[in-house]
Amino acid sequence: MAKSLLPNIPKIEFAGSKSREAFTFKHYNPTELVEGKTMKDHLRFSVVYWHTMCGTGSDMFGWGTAVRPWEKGTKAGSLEQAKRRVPAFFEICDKLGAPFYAFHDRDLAPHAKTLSESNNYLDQIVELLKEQMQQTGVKLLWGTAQNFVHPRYMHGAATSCNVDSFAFAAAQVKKAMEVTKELDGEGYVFWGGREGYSTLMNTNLKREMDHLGAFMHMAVDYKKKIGFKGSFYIEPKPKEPTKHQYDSDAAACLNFLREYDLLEHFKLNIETNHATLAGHTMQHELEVASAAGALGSIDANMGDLFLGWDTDQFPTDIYLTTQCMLTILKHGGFTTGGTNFDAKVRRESFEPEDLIHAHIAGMDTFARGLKIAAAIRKDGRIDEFVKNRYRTWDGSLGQKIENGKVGFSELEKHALKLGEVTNLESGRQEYLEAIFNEFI
Ligand code: XUL
Ligand code: CO
Repeated sequence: MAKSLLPNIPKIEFAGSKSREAFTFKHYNPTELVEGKTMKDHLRFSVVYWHTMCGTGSDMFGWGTAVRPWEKGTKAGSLEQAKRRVPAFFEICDKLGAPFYAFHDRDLAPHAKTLSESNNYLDQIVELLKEQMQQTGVKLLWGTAQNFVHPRYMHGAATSCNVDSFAFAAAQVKKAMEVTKELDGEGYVFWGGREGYSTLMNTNLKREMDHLGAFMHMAVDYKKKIGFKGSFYIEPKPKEPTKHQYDSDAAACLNFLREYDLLEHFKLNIETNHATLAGHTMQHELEVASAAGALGSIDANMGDLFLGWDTDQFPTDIYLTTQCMLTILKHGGFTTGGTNFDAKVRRESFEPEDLIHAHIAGMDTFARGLKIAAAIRKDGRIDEFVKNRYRTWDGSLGQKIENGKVGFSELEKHALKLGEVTNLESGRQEYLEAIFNEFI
Protein backbone atom coordinates (compact mmCIF):
# COMPACT_ATOMS: atom_id res chain seq x y z
CA MET A 1 0.00 0.00 0.00
CA ALA A 2 1.48 3.37 -1.01
CA LYS A 3 1.87 6.09 1.62
CA SER A 4 -1.27 8.18 2.15
CA LEU A 5 -1.12 11.74 0.81
CA LEU A 6 -4.11 12.79 2.90
CA PRO A 7 -3.27 11.01 6.18
CA ASN A 8 -5.77 13.01 8.25
CA ILE A 9 -8.73 12.11 6.07
CA PRO A 10 -10.53 8.86 6.87
CA LYS A 11 -12.59 6.86 4.41
CA ILE A 12 -15.94 8.71 4.32
CA GLU A 13 -18.75 6.43 5.44
CA PHE A 14 -22.49 6.93 5.81
CA ALA A 15 -23.29 7.79 9.45
CA GLY A 16 -26.87 9.06 9.21
CA SER A 17 -28.46 12.46 9.62
CA LYS A 18 -27.80 12.60 13.37
CA SER A 19 -24.04 12.33 12.96
CA ARG A 20 -22.03 15.44 13.85
CA GLU A 21 -18.75 14.03 12.56
CA ALA A 22 -17.41 16.22 9.75
CA PHE A 23 -15.94 13.36 7.73
CA THR A 24 -19.13 11.34 7.32
CA PHE A 25 -22.06 11.31 4.94
CA LYS A 26 -25.29 12.30 6.62
CA HIS A 27 -27.52 11.42 3.65
CA TYR A 28 -25.49 9.72 0.94
CA ASN A 29 -25.77 6.03 1.68
CA PRO A 30 -24.44 4.35 -1.47
CA THR A 31 -26.24 1.04 -0.91
CA GLU A 32 -29.61 2.50 0.12
CA LEU A 33 -32.37 1.74 -2.35
CA VAL A 34 -34.43 4.58 -3.79
CA GLU A 35 -37.14 3.61 -6.28
CA GLY A 36 -35.55 0.16 -6.46
CA LYS A 37 -32.03 1.34 -7.35
CA THR A 38 -29.06 2.13 -5.11
CA MET A 39 -28.14 5.75 -4.47
CA LYS A 40 -24.75 4.98 -5.94
CA ASP A 41 -26.32 3.88 -9.24
CA HIS A 42 -28.78 6.75 -9.33
CA LEU A 43 -26.28 9.50 -8.69
CA ARG A 44 -23.11 8.18 -10.35
CA PHE A 45 -20.93 10.82 -8.66
CA SER A 46 -17.85 12.02 -10.46
CA VAL A 47 -14.89 14.14 -9.30
CA VAL A 48 -13.26 16.52 -11.78
CA TYR A 49 -9.54 16.57 -12.27
CA TRP A 50 -9.30 20.23 -13.30
CA HIS A 51 -10.71 21.97 -10.23
CA THR A 52 -9.74 19.31 -7.70
CA MET A 53 -6.15 18.82 -8.78
CA CYS A 54 -5.28 21.89 -10.82
CA GLY A 55 -7.29 24.61 -9.07
CA THR A 56 -4.97 27.00 -7.27
CA GLY A 57 -7.52 29.45 -5.86
CA SER A 58 -6.11 32.29 -7.94
CA ASP A 59 -8.43 34.98 -9.26
CA MET A 60 -8.06 38.10 -11.39
CA PHE A 61 -6.80 40.00 -8.38
CA GLY A 62 -4.67 37.48 -6.57
CA TRP A 63 -2.25 34.60 -6.72
CA GLY A 64 -3.15 31.06 -5.86
CA THR A 65 -3.82 30.21 -2.25
CA ALA A 66 -4.22 26.42 -2.35
CA VAL A 67 -1.82 24.36 -0.24
CA ARG A 68 -1.24 20.97 -1.89
CA PRO A 69 1.44 19.04 0.03
CA TRP A 70 1.73 16.38 -2.67
CA GLU A 71 3.10 18.99 -5.10
CA LYS A 72 5.78 20.26 -2.73
CA GLY A 73 9.17 20.75 -4.39
CA THR A 74 7.84 20.44 -7.95
CA LYS A 75 7.82 23.19 -10.53
CA ALA A 76 4.43 24.59 -11.56
CA GLY A 77 3.49 23.22 -14.96
CA SER A 78 6.06 20.41 -14.86
CA LEU A 79 5.51 16.77 -15.69
CA GLU A 80 6.75 15.89 -12.20
CA GLN A 81 3.98 17.99 -10.66
CA ALA A 82 1.44 16.25 -12.93
CA LYS A 83 2.71 12.85 -11.84
CA ARG A 84 2.44 13.71 -8.15
CA ARG A 85 -1.19 14.68 -8.59
CA VAL A 86 -2.34 11.29 -9.83
CA PRO A 87 -2.18 9.26 -6.58
CA ALA A 88 -3.53 12.19 -4.55
CA PHE A 89 -6.51 12.46 -6.89
CA PHE A 90 -7.37 8.78 -6.67
CA GLU A 91 -6.98 8.81 -2.90
CA ILE A 92 -9.60 11.59 -2.80
CA CYS A 93 -11.99 9.69 -5.11
CA ASP A 94 -11.44 6.48 -3.17
CA LYS A 95 -11.95 8.06 0.25
CA LEU A 96 -15.16 9.70 -0.98
CA GLY A 97 -16.35 6.49 -2.59
CA ALA A 98 -16.89 8.47 -5.82
CA PRO A 99 -17.25 5.89 -8.58
CA PHE A 100 -16.21 8.20 -11.48
CA TYR A 101 -13.96 11.05 -12.55
CA ALA A 102 -13.60 13.41 -15.52
CA PHE A 103 -10.66 15.24 -17.11
CA HIS A 104 -9.38 17.54 -19.85
CA ASP A 105 -6.23 16.30 -21.61
CA ARG A 106 -4.18 19.26 -20.37
CA ASP A 107 -5.34 18.96 -16.75
CA LEU A 108 -3.71 15.58 -16.63
CA ALA A 109 -0.43 16.48 -18.29
CA PRO A 110 1.09 19.88 -19.06
CA HIS A 111 1.34 21.62 -22.40
CA ALA A 112 4.67 20.87 -24.05
CA LYS A 113 6.47 22.71 -26.85
CA THR A 114 5.11 20.51 -29.62
CA LEU A 115 1.97 18.45 -30.14
CA SER A 116 3.87 15.17 -30.21
CA GLU A 117 5.70 16.02 -26.99
CA SER A 118 2.37 16.96 -25.35
CA ASN A 119 0.93 13.63 -26.51
CA ASN A 120 3.92 11.88 -25.02
CA TYR A 121 3.41 13.60 -21.65
CA LEU A 122 -0.23 12.62 -21.75
CA ASP A 123 0.62 9.00 -22.50
CA GLN A 124 2.94 8.90 -19.48
CA ILE A 125 0.15 10.12 -17.19
CA VAL A 126 -2.38 7.75 -18.76
CA GLU A 127 -0.20 4.83 -17.67
CA LEU A 128 -0.38 6.12 -14.07
CA LEU A 129 -4.14 6.61 -14.34
CA LYS A 130 -4.58 3.03 -15.49
CA GLU A 131 -2.70 1.71 -12.46
CA GLN A 132 -4.72 3.86 -10.07
CA MET A 133 -8.02 3.01 -11.74
CA GLN A 134 -7.23 -0.64 -11.38
CA GLN A 135 -6.25 -0.31 -7.72
CA THR A 136 -9.23 1.83 -6.68
CA GLY A 137 -11.95 0.71 -9.11
CA VAL A 138 -12.68 4.37 -9.94
CA LYS A 139 -13.93 4.68 -13.54
CA LEU A 140 -13.85 7.41 -16.15
CA LEU A 141 -17.19 9.20 -16.68
CA TRP A 142 -15.91 11.31 -19.52
CA GLY A 143 -12.85 12.89 -21.06
CA THR A 144 -12.47 16.10 -23.02
CA ALA A 145 -9.86 18.31 -24.67
CA GLN A 146 -8.82 21.66 -23.31
CA ASN A 147 -9.00 23.80 -26.43
CA PHE A 148 -9.22 27.22 -24.85
CA VAL A 149 -6.22 28.00 -22.60
CA HIS A 150 -3.40 28.19 -25.13
CA PRO A 151 -2.94 31.42 -27.18
CA ARG A 152 -3.33 29.38 -30.39
CA TYR A 153 -7.03 29.24 -29.51
CA MET A 154 -7.44 32.96 -28.86
CA HIS A 155 -9.99 33.21 -31.72
CA GLY A 156 -11.60 29.88 -30.90
CA ALA A 157 -10.74 26.32 -31.85
CA ALA A 158 -13.24 24.76 -34.29
CA THR A 159 -14.61 28.27 -34.92
CA SER A 160 -11.26 30.03 -35.27
CA CYS A 161 -10.67 32.38 -38.20
CA ASN A 162 -7.38 30.51 -38.60
CA VAL A 163 -7.55 27.08 -40.21
CA ASP A 164 -4.36 25.93 -38.45
CA SER A 165 -6.01 26.45 -35.06
CA PHE A 166 -8.90 24.30 -36.32
CA ALA A 167 -6.44 21.58 -37.36
CA PHE A 168 -4.61 21.75 -34.03
CA ALA A 169 -7.90 21.45 -32.16
CA ALA A 170 -8.86 18.45 -34.28
CA ALA A 171 -5.56 16.77 -33.46
CA GLN A 172 -6.08 17.42 -29.76
CA VAL A 173 -9.64 16.06 -29.78
CA LYS A 174 -8.48 13.01 -31.75
CA LYS A 175 -5.89 12.22 -29.10
CA ALA A 176 -8.24 12.98 -26.20
CA MET A 177 -10.83 10.61 -27.72
CA GLU A 178 -8.21 7.89 -28.09
CA VAL A 179 -7.16 8.31 -24.46
CA THR A 180 -10.80 8.33 -23.29
CA LYS A 181 -11.38 5.06 -25.14
CA GLU A 182 -8.18 3.57 -23.76
CA LEU A 183 -9.41 4.34 -20.24
CA ASP A 184 -12.88 2.89 -20.95
CA GLY A 185 -14.56 6.28 -20.60
CA GLU A 186 -18.35 6.20 -20.64
CA GLY A 187 -18.55 9.49 -22.49
CA TYR A 188 -16.76 12.36 -24.19
CA VAL A 189 -17.69 16.04 -23.71
CA PHE A 190 -17.48 18.98 -26.09
CA TRP A 191 -17.60 22.29 -24.32
CA GLY A 192 -16.88 25.10 -26.75
CA GLY A 193 -14.35 26.96 -24.63
CA ARG A 194 -13.95 29.86 -27.05
CA GLU A 195 -16.43 28.82 -29.74
CA GLY A 196 -18.19 32.15 -29.98
CA TYR A 197 -17.28 35.78 -30.55
CA SER A 198 -16.36 38.96 -28.74
CA THR A 199 -17.62 41.26 -31.50
CA LEU A 200 -19.62 40.72 -34.67
CA MET A 201 -17.47 43.45 -36.29
CA ASN A 202 -14.80 40.86 -37.02
CA THR A 203 -16.90 37.70 -37.17
CA ASN A 204 -18.45 35.65 -39.96
CA LEU A 205 -20.99 33.88 -37.75
CA LYS A 206 -22.37 31.57 -40.45
CA ARG A 207 -18.93 30.42 -41.53
CA GLU A 208 -17.89 29.73 -37.93
CA MET A 209 -21.05 27.72 -37.23
CA ASP A 210 -20.48 25.70 -40.43
CA HIS A 211 -16.94 24.97 -39.30
CA LEU A 212 -18.21 23.83 -35.89
CA GLY A 213 -20.67 21.51 -37.66
CA ALA A 214 -17.88 20.11 -39.83
CA PHE A 215 -15.69 19.58 -36.76
CA MET A 216 -18.42 17.62 -34.97
CA HIS A 217 -18.98 15.43 -38.02
CA MET A 218 -15.27 14.63 -38.07
CA ALA A 219 -15.49 13.70 -34.39
CA VAL A 220 -18.46 11.40 -35.11
CA ASP A 221 -16.53 9.77 -37.98
CA TYR A 222 -13.47 9.27 -35.83
CA LYS A 223 -15.58 7.82 -33.02
CA LYS A 224 -16.82 5.19 -35.47
CA LYS A 225 -13.35 4.62 -36.83
CA ILE A 226 -11.80 3.80 -33.46
CA GLY A 227 -14.89 2.01 -32.16
CA PHE A 228 -15.44 4.29 -29.18
CA LYS A 229 -18.77 3.22 -27.71
CA GLY A 230 -19.25 5.98 -25.11
CA SER A 231 -21.74 8.86 -25.46
CA PHE A 232 -20.92 12.22 -27.00
CA TYR A 233 -22.16 15.24 -25.09
CA ILE A 234 -22.30 18.95 -25.86
CA GLU A 235 -22.17 21.23 -22.81
CA PRO A 236 -24.11 24.49 -23.23
CA LYS A 237 -22.85 27.78 -21.81
CA PRO A 238 -23.99 31.24 -22.95
CA LYS A 239 -20.93 33.38 -22.27
CA GLU A 240 -17.55 33.37 -20.59
CA PRO A 241 -14.92 33.42 -21.90
CA THR A 242 -16.49 34.89 -25.05
CA LYS A 243 -19.31 37.40 -24.98
CA HIS A 244 -21.54 35.01 -26.90
CA GLN A 245 -20.85 31.28 -27.03
CA TYR A 246 -22.55 29.43 -29.90
CA ASP A 247 -23.65 26.57 -27.62
CA SER A 248 -25.50 29.11 -25.51
CA ASP A 249 -28.18 26.93 -23.93
CA ALA A 250 -29.87 23.56 -24.34
CA ALA A 251 -32.27 24.84 -27.00
CA ALA A 252 -29.47 26.45 -29.02
CA CYS A 253 -27.41 23.25 -28.85
CA LEU A 254 -30.34 21.12 -29.96
CA ASN A 255 -31.01 23.50 -32.83
CA PHE A 256 -27.36 23.37 -33.87
CA LEU A 257 -27.37 19.57 -33.73
CA ARG A 258 -30.55 19.37 -35.82
CA GLU A 259 -29.36 21.93 -38.34
CA TYR A 260 -26.12 20.07 -38.93
CA ASP A 261 -27.75 16.64 -38.85
CA LEU A 262 -25.91 15.54 -35.72
CA LEU A 263 -28.74 15.03 -33.23
CA GLU A 264 -28.62 11.24 -33.20
CA HIS A 265 -24.94 11.33 -32.20
CA PHE A 266 -25.10 13.70 -29.24
CA LYS A 267 -26.73 14.23 -25.89
CA LEU A 268 -26.29 17.22 -23.62
CA ASN A 269 -24.20 17.70 -20.51
CA ILE A 270 -26.11 20.33 -18.55
CA GLU A 271 -24.34 22.49 -15.96
CA THR A 272 -26.23 24.47 -13.33
CA ASN A 273 -24.15 27.63 -13.35
CA HIS A 274 -24.25 27.71 -17.16
CA ALA A 275 -28.04 27.41 -17.06
CA THR A 276 -28.32 30.35 -14.68
CA LEU A 277 -25.87 32.44 -16.75
CA ALA A 278 -28.22 31.78 -19.69
CA GLY A 279 -31.12 33.14 -17.65
CA HIS A 280 -32.67 29.72 -17.10
CA THR A 281 -33.08 27.42 -14.15
CA MET A 282 -31.19 24.14 -14.18
CA GLN A 283 -34.50 22.31 -14.20
CA HIS A 284 -35.58 24.22 -17.31
CA GLU A 285 -32.43 23.13 -19.14
CA LEU A 286 -32.89 19.54 -18.00
CA GLU A 287 -36.50 19.52 -19.19
CA VAL A 288 -35.57 21.01 -22.57
CA ALA A 289 -32.85 18.39 -23.05
CA SER A 290 -35.15 15.58 -21.89
CA ALA A 291 -37.95 16.65 -24.22
CA ALA A 292 -35.58 16.00 -27.13
CA GLY A 293 -34.41 12.70 -25.64
CA ALA A 294 -31.00 14.30 -25.13
CA LEU A 295 -30.53 14.40 -21.37
CA GLY A 296 -27.07 12.89 -21.01
CA SER A 297 -25.19 13.99 -17.94
CA ILE A 298 -24.94 16.89 -15.51
CA ASP A 299 -22.16 19.15 -14.33
CA ALA A 300 -23.30 19.63 -10.76
CA ASN A 301 -22.50 22.99 -9.23
CA MET A 302 -24.25 26.28 -8.53
CA GLY A 303 -23.65 29.98 -8.97
CA ASP A 304 -24.08 32.89 -6.64
CA LEU A 305 -27.21 35.01 -6.81
CA PHE A 306 -25.21 38.22 -6.55
CA LEU A 307 -22.31 37.43 -8.86
CA GLY A 308 -22.80 37.46 -12.61
CA TRP A 309 -20.15 34.93 -13.55
CA ASP A 310 -19.42 31.21 -13.44
CA THR A 311 -18.49 30.76 -9.77
CA ASP A 312 -18.66 26.93 -9.98
CA GLN A 313 -19.61 26.47 -6.34
CA PHE A 314 -20.37 23.09 -4.87
CA PRO A 315 -24.12 22.44 -4.96
CA THR A 316 -25.47 22.89 -1.43
CA ASP A 317 -29.00 24.03 -2.23
CA ILE A 318 -31.53 21.31 -1.43
CA TYR A 319 -34.24 22.99 -3.46
CA LEU A 320 -32.01 22.91 -6.52
CA THR A 321 -30.92 19.29 -6.16
CA THR A 322 -34.52 18.18 -5.54
CA GLN A 323 -35.62 19.90 -8.76
CA CYS A 324 -32.73 18.27 -10.66
CA MET A 325 -33.56 14.82 -9.32
CA LEU A 326 -37.28 15.21 -10.02
CA THR A 327 -36.55 15.77 -13.69
CA ILE A 328 -33.83 13.14 -13.87
CA LEU A 329 -36.04 10.49 -12.22
CA LYS A 330 -38.99 11.44 -14.41
CA HIS A 331 -36.92 10.76 -17.50
CA GLY A 332 -35.59 7.41 -16.34
CA GLY A 333 -32.28 8.41 -14.75
CA PHE A 334 -28.73 8.40 -16.07
CA THR A 335 -27.41 5.73 -18.40
CA THR A 336 -23.84 6.67 -19.37
CA GLY A 337 -24.04 10.07 -17.63
CA GLY A 338 -23.65 11.02 -14.00
CA THR A 339 -23.46 13.78 -11.40
CA ASN A 340 -20.13 15.36 -12.18
CA PHE A 341 -18.92 17.96 -9.67
CA ASP A 342 -17.64 20.65 -12.01
CA ALA A 343 -17.14 22.72 -8.88
CA LYS A 344 -14.30 24.35 -7.04
CA VAL A 345 -13.61 25.26 -3.44
CA ARG A 346 -13.49 28.96 -2.60
CA ARG A 347 -10.16 30.76 -2.62
CA GLU A 348 -10.33 31.01 1.17
CA SER A 349 -10.86 27.23 1.49
CA PHE A 350 -7.23 26.54 0.77
CA GLU A 351 -6.52 23.36 2.69
CA PRO A 352 -6.66 19.84 1.23
CA GLU A 353 -9.42 18.84 3.64
CA ASP A 354 -11.64 21.53 2.09
CA LEU A 355 -11.75 19.40 -1.06
CA ILE A 356 -13.25 16.62 1.03
CA HIS A 357 -15.72 18.86 2.90
CA ALA A 358 -16.85 20.28 -0.43
CA HIS A 359 -17.53 16.90 -2.00
CA ILE A 360 -19.27 15.59 1.11
CA ALA A 361 -21.53 18.67 1.01
CA GLY A 362 -22.30 18.18 -2.68
CA MET A 363 -22.88 14.44 -2.40
CA ASP A 364 -25.12 14.79 0.67
CA THR A 365 -27.11 17.60 -0.97
CA PHE A 366 -27.72 15.47 -4.06
CA ALA A 367 -28.59 12.44 -1.93
CA ARG A 368 -31.16 14.54 -0.10
CA GLY A 369 -32.47 15.85 -3.40
CA LEU A 370 -32.82 12.27 -4.62
CA LYS A 371 -34.67 11.12 -1.50
CA ILE A 372 -36.96 14.17 -1.46
CA ALA A 373 -37.71 13.85 -5.18
CA ALA A 374 -38.58 10.17 -4.72
CA ALA A 375 -40.88 11.08 -1.80
CA ILE A 376 -42.62 13.77 -3.87
CA ARG A 377 -43.10 11.25 -6.67
CA LYS A 378 -44.43 8.62 -4.28
CA ASP A 379 -46.87 11.11 -2.77
CA GLY A 380 -48.06 11.75 -6.31
CA ARG A 381 -50.09 14.91 -5.68
CA ILE A 382 -47.97 17.11 -7.92
CA ASP A 383 -47.83 14.57 -10.77
CA GLU A 384 -51.54 13.99 -10.47
CA PHE A 385 -52.19 17.72 -10.59
CA VAL A 386 -50.14 18.12 -13.77
CA LYS A 387 -51.79 15.13 -15.41
CA ASN A 388 -55.23 16.41 -14.52
CA ARG A 389 -54.37 19.90 -15.74
CA TYR A 390 -54.17 18.60 -19.31
CA ARG A 391 -57.20 16.32 -19.19
CA THR A 392 -59.15 18.23 -21.88
CA TRP A 393 -56.46 17.00 -24.27
CA ASP A 394 -57.44 13.42 -23.51
CA GLY A 395 -60.91 14.03 -24.98
CA SER A 396 -61.77 13.43 -28.62
CA LEU A 397 -60.81 16.93 -29.86
CA GLY A 398 -57.48 16.92 -28.02
CA GLN A 399 -56.65 13.51 -29.40
CA LYS A 400 -57.54 14.54 -32.94
CA ILE A 401 -55.17 17.54 -32.64
CA GLU A 402 -52.36 15.50 -31.12
CA ASN A 403 -52.68 12.94 -33.89
CA GLY A 404 -52.75 15.52 -36.66
CA LYS A 405 -56.32 14.70 -37.69
CA VAL A 406 -57.80 18.25 -37.72
CA GLY A 407 -56.87 21.69 -39.02
CA PHE A 408 -57.86 25.32 -38.50
CA SER A 409 -61.20 24.96 -40.26
CA GLU A 410 -62.44 22.15 -37.97
CA LEU A 411 -61.17 24.05 -34.94
CA GLU A 412 -62.98 27.18 -36.07
CA LYS A 413 -66.21 25.17 -36.28
CA HIS A 414 -65.62 23.95 -32.72
CA ALA A 415 -64.80 27.45 -31.41
CA LEU A 416 -67.91 28.95 -33.03
CA LYS A 417 -70.05 26.38 -31.23
CA LEU A 418 -68.33 27.10 -27.88
CA GLY A 419 -69.32 30.73 -27.59
CA GLU A 420 -66.56 31.15 -24.97
CA VAL A 421 -63.95 29.03 -23.17
CA THR A 422 -65.57 28.34 -19.83
CA ASN A 423 -63.64 25.41 -18.43
CA LEU A 424 -60.51 27.28 -17.23
CA GLU A 425 -59.04 26.29 -13.88
CA SER A 426 -56.46 27.71 -11.48
CA GLY A 427 -52.78 26.87 -12.03
CA ARG A 428 -52.41 26.58 -8.21
CA GLN A 429 -48.71 27.49 -8.23
CA GLU A 430 -48.61 28.49 -4.56
CA TYR A 431 -50.44 25.32 -3.49
CA LEU A 432 -47.96 23.18 -5.46
CA GLU A 433 -44.96 25.04 -4.02
CA ALA A 434 -46.33 24.35 -0.55
CA ILE A 435 -46.61 20.63 -1.33
CA PHE A 436 -42.99 20.66 -2.57
CA ASN A 437 -41.96 22.30 0.71
CA GLU A 438 -43.72 19.62 2.76
CA PHE A 439 -40.97 17.24 1.65
CA ILE A 440 -37.91 19.48 1.99
C1 XUL B 1 -16.34 25.49 -18.21
C2 XUL B 1 -16.75 24.09 -18.02
C3 XUL B 1 -15.80 23.06 -18.51
C4 XUL B 1 -16.45 21.86 -19.11
C5 XUL B 1 -15.48 20.89 -19.72
O1 XUL B 1 -17.24 26.43 -17.73
O2 XUL B 1 -17.79 23.82 -17.45
O3 XUL B 1 -14.97 22.71 -17.46
O4 XUL B 1 -17.21 21.18 -18.17
O5 XUL B 1 -14.67 21.47 -20.66
CO1 CO C 1 -18.68 22.00 -16.97
